[in-house]
Amino acid sequence: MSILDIRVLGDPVLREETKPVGEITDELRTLVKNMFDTMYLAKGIGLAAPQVGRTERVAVVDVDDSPLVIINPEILERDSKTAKAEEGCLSIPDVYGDVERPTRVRVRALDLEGKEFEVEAGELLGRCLQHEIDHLHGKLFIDYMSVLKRRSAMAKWQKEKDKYPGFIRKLESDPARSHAHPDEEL
Ligand code: K1U
Ligand code: ZN
Repeated sequence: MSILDIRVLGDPVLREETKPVGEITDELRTLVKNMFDTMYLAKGIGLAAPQVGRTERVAVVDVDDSPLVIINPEILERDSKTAKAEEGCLSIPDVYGDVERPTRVRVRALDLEGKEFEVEAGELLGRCLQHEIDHLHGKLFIDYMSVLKRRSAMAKWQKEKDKYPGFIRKLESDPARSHAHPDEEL
């Protein structure tokens, strides 16, 4: 199991446009596996490649124990109805805010076999798909907040950001080990 470092707000990679995946390689399969491991350890429901410093157009999501890999995803349809709900982001830890988004989306993507599929989703999965696809285009949930709410979210982030030198969030892969003496066998 490889746990990847998560890039946090301020790292330019989070604002880059990703590159479409041309070929499904073993390297991509390993990246996807590591992204799932990292997302589960961070207790997230989604993770996009830029969040781990990569520029491939790929993200993973898992809402309600249904893991999904989306490669080169495209939103084909958005419901005209919108809803507001609170979001967080593994790249902006401890900052939350309401985001208004279409209630349902229809997404087309490739799976890890390179096969095209479509998923239509609302509720948390629909929101998570939109959040991850935004990451693949350099967009973050704070971009949707009103000036005032964004200002207060950024004030909170100013207090948090020094915990992440070099814009890197390191996850503890085995919490039991963090309290163990280096010579101690676990
Ligand atoms: O991409 C990410 O930063 C992951 C992010 C995805 C997300 C959260 C909330 C709404 C839409 C998309 C997270 O998983 S942050 C963790 C979190 O807020 C959460 C975890 C479990 C259930 C609900 C939210
Ligand atoms: Zn995010």
